[in-house]
Amino acid sequence: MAKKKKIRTDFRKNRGDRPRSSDWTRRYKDHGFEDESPPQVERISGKGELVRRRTVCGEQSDDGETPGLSVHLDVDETVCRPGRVLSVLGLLSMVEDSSGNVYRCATRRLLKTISTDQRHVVAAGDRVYFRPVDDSEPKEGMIERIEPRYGCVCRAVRRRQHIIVANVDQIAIVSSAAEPRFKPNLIDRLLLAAEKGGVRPLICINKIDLVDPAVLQPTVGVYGRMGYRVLLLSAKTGFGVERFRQALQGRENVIAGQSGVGKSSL
Ligand SMILES: Nc1nc2c(ncn2[C@@H]2O[C@H](COP(=O)(O)OP(=O)(O)OP(=O)(O)O)[C@@H](O)[C@H]2O)c(=O)[nH]1
Ligand SMILES: [Mg+2]
Repeated sequence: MAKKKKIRTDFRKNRGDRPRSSDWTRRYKDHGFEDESPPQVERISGKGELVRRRTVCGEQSDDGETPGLSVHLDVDETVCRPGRVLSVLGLLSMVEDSSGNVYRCATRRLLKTISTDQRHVVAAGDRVYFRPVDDSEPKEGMIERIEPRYGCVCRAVRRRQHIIVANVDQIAIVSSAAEPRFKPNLIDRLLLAAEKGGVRPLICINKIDLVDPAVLQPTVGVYGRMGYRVLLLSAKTGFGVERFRQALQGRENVIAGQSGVGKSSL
């Protein structure tokens, strides 16, 4: 980024104590108001939904379409390195750099306090800039910036966006013909998530060795007419596995599906 630019941005409400405690009734019952009442130091009006604003160095980057932060912060590219988030475990993210080293990274506080509708700021698959901590073993670092995302699979949690994975091209929606029984409604839910996040869906029906494939033809036909590619597979017999491999080639893929449908086997 050539020139430092300052912008005003919304911040989350300060994460302090609750403005009022929730145990008044219990305290009243315990106390009984016999001699003196409980201390009246509670602040019962807060600033409510009023947001805090601050000035940060960066650019406005919100296109309103892909989920992400509304600002793209400036980072010192002489000390920060690009990396990819492999997984997120609570406050820690595992970030892989270009030479394959994995760093345990925390997230810069500024990123966590910029106002956003995301549930967590960092998601698996994110491309980030992180500052490695010198000579730390295991390798540690601090995530300083998250690059704009494309292709996200999200779900909504209490009006917040939970990004399950970011920056993927294709989602292999794996289901099984039997054991667990075939559930088209799970496929439909993932299809919706894929369409919404701009990820290309690939429907995979595994374990077809357990049923007569003719039973599945009407379903395959329905999805086919909607323009989706459907693969019938069996990890057990190897049927269709080569086609599955080819369909994944050259793309960033995410494999999704209920437990036990055979994702690991495939
Ligand atoms: N008959 C049959 N069984 C299969 C097939 N593919 C997988 N299985 C069996 O299904 C069971 C579950 O397979 P996994 O690959 O562990 O399933 P998963 O989707 O990875 O499950 P989670 O890791 O729990 O999400 C295993 O016992 C596999 O042997 C198949 O094509 N046919
Ligand atoms: Mg598995």
